[in-house]
Amino acid sequence: MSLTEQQVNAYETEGFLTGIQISDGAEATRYRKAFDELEAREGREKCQMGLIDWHFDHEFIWDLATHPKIVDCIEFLIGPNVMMLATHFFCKYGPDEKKFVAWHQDVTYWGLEPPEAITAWYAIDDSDCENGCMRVIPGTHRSGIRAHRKSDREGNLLSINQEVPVSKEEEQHAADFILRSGEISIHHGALIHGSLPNQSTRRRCGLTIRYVPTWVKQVEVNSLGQTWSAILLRGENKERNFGELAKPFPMK
Ligand SMILES: O=C(O)CCC(=O)C(=O)O
Repeated sequence: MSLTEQQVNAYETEGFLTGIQISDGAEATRYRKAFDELEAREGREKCQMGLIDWHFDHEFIWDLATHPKIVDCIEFLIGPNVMMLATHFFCKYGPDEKKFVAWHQDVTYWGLEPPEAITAWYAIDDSDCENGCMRVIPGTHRSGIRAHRKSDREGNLLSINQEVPVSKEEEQHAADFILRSGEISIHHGALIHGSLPNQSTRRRCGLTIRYVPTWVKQVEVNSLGQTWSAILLRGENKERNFGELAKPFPMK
Protein backbone atom coordinates (compact mmCIF):
# COMPACT_ATOMS: atom_id res chain seq x y z
CA MET A 1 0.00 0.00 0.00
CA SER A 2 1.35 3.45 -0.77
CA LEU A 3 0.61 7.01 0.26
CA THR A 4 0.57 9.77 -2.34
CA GLU A 5 2.94 12.71 -2.19
CA GLN A 6 -0.10 14.83 -1.37
CA GLN A 7 -0.89 12.65 1.66
CA VAL A 8 2.71 12.77 2.88
CA ASN A 9 2.70 16.58 2.53
CA ALA A 10 -0.67 16.82 4.29
CA TYR A 11 0.70 14.74 7.18
CA GLU A 12 3.69 17.03 7.48
CA THR A 13 1.56 20.18 7.46
CA GLU A 14 -1.51 19.06 9.42
CA GLY A 15 0.01 16.30 11.56
CA PHE A 16 -2.55 13.63 10.62
CA LEU A 17 -4.18 11.51 7.95
CA THR A 18 -7.57 9.90 8.29
CA GLY A 19 -10.02 7.59 6.53
CA ILE A 20 -7.41 5.13 5.23
CA GLN A 21 -9.02 1.78 4.57
CA ILE A 22 -6.98 -1.15 5.86
CA SER A 23 -9.48 -4.00 6.15
CA ASP A 24 -12.31 -4.94 3.83
CA GLY A 25 -15.68 -5.74 5.41
CA ALA A 26 -14.90 -9.40 6.13
CA GLU A 27 -11.53 -8.66 7.72
CA ALA A 28 -12.93 -5.79 9.81
CA THR A 29 -15.69 -8.10 11.06
CA ARG A 30 -13.14 -10.79 11.93
CA TYR A 31 -11.13 -8.32 14.05
CA ARG A 32 -14.26 -6.92 15.67
CA LYS A 33 -15.42 -10.43 16.61
CA ALA A 34 -11.99 -11.20 18.06
CA PHE A 35 -12.29 -8.07 20.20
CA ASP A 36 -15.88 -8.97 21.18
CA GLU A 37 -14.61 -12.33 22.43
CA LEU A 38 -11.82 -10.67 24.40
CA GLU A 39 -14.35 -8.25 25.90
CA ALA A 40 -16.66 -11.13 26.87
CA ARG A 41 -13.73 -12.79 28.70
CA GLU A 42 -12.18 -9.71 30.31
CA GLY A 43 -15.18 -7.47 30.98
CA ARG A 44 -15.88 -3.89 29.95
CA GLU A 45 -13.95 -2.19 32.72
CA LYS A 46 -10.71 -3.91 31.75
CA CYS A 47 -11.35 -3.32 28.06
CA GLN A 48 -11.90 0.41 28.44
CA MET A 49 -8.22 1.30 28.96
CA GLY A 50 -6.62 -1.76 30.54
CA LEU A 51 -5.48 -3.68 27.46
CA ILE A 52 -1.93 -2.43 27.03
CA ASP A 53 0.56 -4.41 24.93
CA TRP A 54 -1.66 -7.44 24.64
CA HIS A 55 -0.14 -8.06 21.23
CA PHE A 56 2.45 -10.21 23.02
CA ASP A 57 -0.23 -12.77 23.90
CA HIS A 58 -3.05 -12.30 21.41
CA GLU A 59 -2.33 -13.03 17.81
CA PHE A 60 -5.14 -10.90 16.37
CA ILE A 61 -3.70 -7.81 18.10
CA TRP A 62 -0.23 -8.65 16.82
CA ASP A 63 -1.67 -9.11 13.31
CA LEU A 64 -3.27 -5.66 13.49
CA ALA A 65 -0.16 -3.96 14.89
CA THR A 66 1.98 -5.46 12.15
CA HIS A 67 -0.62 -5.27 9.39
CA PRO A 68 1.44 -4.78 6.21
CA LYS A 69 -0.88 -2.01 4.96
CA ILE A 70 -0.57 -0.07 8.22
CA VAL A 71 3.20 -0.52 8.43
CA ASP A 72 3.50 0.54 4.76
CA CYS A 73 1.81 3.85 5.62
CA ILE A 74 4.04 4.33 8.66
CA GLU A 75 7.13 3.61 6.58
CA PHE A 76 6.12 6.32 4.11
CA LEU A 77 5.95 8.81 6.97
CA ILE A 78 8.93 7.91 9.19
CA GLY A 79 11.29 6.05 6.89
CA PRO A 80 12.33 2.43 6.39
CA ASN A 81 13.48 1.48 9.92
CA VAL A 82 10.27 1.05 11.89
CA MET A 83 9.94 -0.03 15.52
CA MET A 84 6.63 -0.72 17.21
CA LEU A 85 6.58 0.57 20.78
CA ALA A 86 3.18 -0.36 22.12
CA THR A 87 -0.48 -1.16 21.53
CA HIS A 88 -3.38 0.11 23.60
CA PHE A 89 -7.14 -0.18 23.13
CA PHE A 90 -9.23 2.95 23.85
CA CYS A 91 -12.76 1.77 24.35
CA LYS A 92 -15.61 4.05 25.37
CA TYR A 93 -19.04 2.81 26.31
CA GLY A 94 -21.99 5.14 26.30
CA PRO A 95 -24.16 6.89 27.08
CA ASP A 96 -23.90 6.92 30.89
CA GLU A 97 -20.18 6.55 31.48
CA LYS A 98 -19.23 10.03 30.31
CA LYS A 99 -15.58 9.10 29.91
CA PHE A 100 -13.52 11.32 27.65
CA VAL A 101 -9.93 11.81 26.57
CA ALA A 102 -8.64 15.28 27.46
CA TRP A 103 -6.65 17.30 24.92
CA HIS A 104 -3.03 16.15 25.05
CA GLN A 105 0.14 15.55 23.10
CA ASP A 106 1.25 11.92 23.24
CA VAL A 107 4.99 12.38 23.43
CA THR A 108 4.85 14.66 26.50
CA TYR A 109 5.25 11.78 28.91
CA TRP A 110 6.83 9.15 26.71
CA GLY A 111 10.47 9.82 27.64
CA LEU A 112 11.63 9.92 24.01
CA GLU A 113 14.45 11.99 22.58
CA PRO A 114 13.85 13.51 20.13
CA PRO A 115 10.12 13.31 20.91
CA GLU A 116 9.22 11.77 17.54
CA ALA A 117 6.55 9.12 17.42
CA ILE A 118 3.51 8.28 15.34
CA THR A 119 0.25 6.48 16.08
CA ALA A 120 -2.08 4.49 13.87
CA TRP A 121 -5.62 4.35 15.35
CA TYR A 122 -7.44 1.32 13.93
CA ALA A 123 -11.23 1.51 14.18
CA ILE A 124 -12.55 -1.75 15.62
CA ASP A 125 -16.02 -0.15 15.60
CA ASP A 126 -17.46 2.61 13.43
CA SER A 127 -16.45 5.87 15.08
CA ASP A 128 -18.33 9.15 14.70
CA CYS A 129 -19.22 12.34 16.55
CA GLU A 130 -22.07 10.67 18.41
CA ASN A 131 -19.97 7.87 19.92
CA GLY A 132 -16.99 10.07 20.71
CA CYS A 133 -14.56 9.79 17.80
CA MET A 134 -11.06 11.14 18.09
CA ARG A 135 -10.57 14.86 17.38
CA VAL A 136 -7.38 16.77 16.65
CA ILE A 137 -6.25 20.36 16.35
CA PRO A 138 -4.58 20.49 12.94
CA GLY A 139 -1.00 21.73 12.68
CA THR A 140 -0.32 21.84 16.44
CA HIS A 141 2.49 19.26 16.09
CA ARG A 142 4.60 22.05 14.55
CA SER A 143 4.70 24.33 17.57
CA GLY A 144 6.38 22.13 20.18
CA ILE A 145 5.18 20.56 23.38
CA ARG A 146 2.94 22.71 25.59
CA ALA A 147 2.86 22.57 29.36
CA HIS A 148 0.29 20.00 30.50
CA ARG A 149 -1.60 20.22 33.78
CA LYS A 150 -3.93 17.93 35.73
CA SER A 151 -7.47 17.98 34.34
CA ASP A 152 -10.13 19.24 36.73
CA ARG A 153 -12.89 17.46 34.83
CA GLU A 154 -14.25 14.07 35.94
CA GLY A 155 -13.84 11.12 33.63
CA ASN A 156 -10.52 11.72 31.85
CA LEU A 157 -9.24 8.36 30.62
CA LEU A 158 -5.59 9.41 30.36
CA SER A 159 -2.99 7.62 32.49
CA ILE A 160 -2.07 10.52 34.78
CA ASN A 161 -5.16 12.69 34.21
CA GLN A 162 -3.13 15.09 32.07
CA GLU A 163 -4.61 17.86 29.94
CA VAL A 164 -3.22 20.60 27.75
CA PRO A 165 -5.03 23.96 27.70
CA VAL A 166 -6.56 24.78 24.31
CA SER A 167 -8.14 28.08 23.26
CA LYS A 168 -11.78 28.38 22.13
CA GLU A 169 -10.60 29.34 18.68
CA GLU A 170 -8.36 26.28 18.39
CA GLU A 171 -11.20 24.08 19.57
CA GLN A 172 -13.43 25.53 16.85
CA HIS A 173 -10.92 24.32 14.27
CA ALA A 174 -10.79 20.75 15.59
CA ALA A 175 -11.11 17.98 13.00
CA ASP A 176 -13.26 14.92 13.80
CA PHE A 177 -11.94 11.53 12.71
CA ILE A 178 -15.07 9.80 11.43
CA LEU A 179 -14.01 6.26 10.61
CA ARG A 180 -15.67 3.07 9.44
CA SER A 181 -14.64 -0.13 11.16
CA GLY A 182 -11.44 -1.32 9.42
CA GLU A 183 -10.13 2.17 8.65
CA ILE A 184 -7.30 4.00 10.36
CA SER A 185 -6.29 7.50 11.18
CA ILE A 186 -2.65 8.38 11.74
CA HIS A 187 -1.44 11.15 14.01
CA HIS A 188 1.90 12.73 14.89
CA GLY A 189 3.00 12.28 18.50
CA ALA A 190 3.04 16.03 19.11
CA LEU A 191 -0.40 16.73 17.61
CA ILE A 192 -2.98 17.92 20.15
CA HIS A 193 -5.86 15.45 20.24
CA GLY A 194 -8.54 14.00 22.48
CA SER A 195 -12.13 12.79 22.36
CA LEU A 196 -15.53 13.62 23.84
CA PRO A 197 -17.80 11.22 25.76
CA ASN A 198 -19.70 8.52 23.92
CA GLN A 199 -23.30 9.75 23.81
CA SER A 200 -24.66 6.77 21.94
CA THR A 201 -25.52 3.21 22.91
CA ARG A 202 -22.84 1.94 20.51
CA ARG A 203 -19.36 0.98 21.72
CA ARG A 204 -16.49 3.02 20.31
CA CYS A 205 -13.33 0.96 20.30
CA GLY A 206 -10.05 1.74 18.60
CA LEU A 207 -6.63 0.12 18.78
CA THR A 208 -3.76 2.60 19.02
CA ILE A 209 -0.46 1.34 17.66
CA ARG A 210 2.63 3.41 18.44
CA TYR A 211 5.68 3.43 16.20
CA VAL A 212 9.05 5.22 16.13
CA PRO A 213 11.99 5.38 13.75
CA THR A 214 15.03 3.52 15.13
CA TRP A 215 17.04 6.71 15.72
CA VAL A 216 14.75 7.83 18.57
CA LYS A 217 16.01 7.09 22.11
CA GLN A 218 14.24 6.49 25.36
CA VAL A 219 15.91 8.80 27.88
CA GLU A 220 13.36 8.57 30.69
CA VAL A 221 10.66 6.13 31.75
CA ASN A 222 7.18 6.82 30.35
CA SER A 223 4.11 7.98 32.31
CA LEU A 224 3.54 4.42 33.52
CA GLY A 225 7.10 4.36 34.90
CA GLN A 226 8.14 1.86 32.25
CA THR A 227 10.54 1.43 29.37
CA TRP A 228 8.94 0.57 26.05
CA SER A 229 8.89 -3.04 24.88
CA ALA A 230 10.02 -2.25 21.36
CA ILE A 231 10.02 -4.62 18.39
CA LEU A 232 11.68 -3.97 15.04
CA LEU A 233 9.11 -4.45 12.27
CA ARG A 234 10.92 -3.16 9.18
CA GLY A 235 14.46 -2.33 8.09
CA GLU A 236 17.50 -2.31 10.33
CA ASN A 237 18.12 -1.28 13.90
CA LYS A 238 21.67 -0.03 13.64
CA GLU A 239 21.28 2.45 16.50
CA ARG A 240 20.22 -0.18 19.04
CA ASN A 241 18.58 2.50 21.18
CA PHE A 242 15.93 0.11 22.43
CA GLY A 243 16.39 -3.35 23.81
CA GLU A 244 14.90 -5.26 20.93
CA LEU A 245 12.41 -7.98 21.78
CA ALA A 246 11.65 -11.07 19.73
CA LYS A 247 8.48 -11.17 17.67
CA PRO A 248 5.82 -13.09 19.60
CA PHE A 249 4.16 -14.43 16.43
CA PRO A 250 5.19 -14.61 12.77
CA MET A 251 4.52 -11.53 10.63
CA LYS A 252 1.96 -12.16 7.88
O1 LIG B 1 -9.20 7.00 21.32
C1 LIG B 1 -9.25 8.14 21.77
O2 LIG B 1 -10.31 8.69 22.01
C2 LIG B 1 -8.00 8.89 22.07
C3 LIG B 1 -6.75 8.21 21.61
C4 LIG B 1 -5.53 8.87 22.11
O3 LIG B 1 -5.57 9.74 22.91
C5 LIG B 1 -4.24 8.47 21.60
O4 LIG B 1 -4.14 7.78 20.59
O5 LIG B 1 -3.24 8.87 22.21
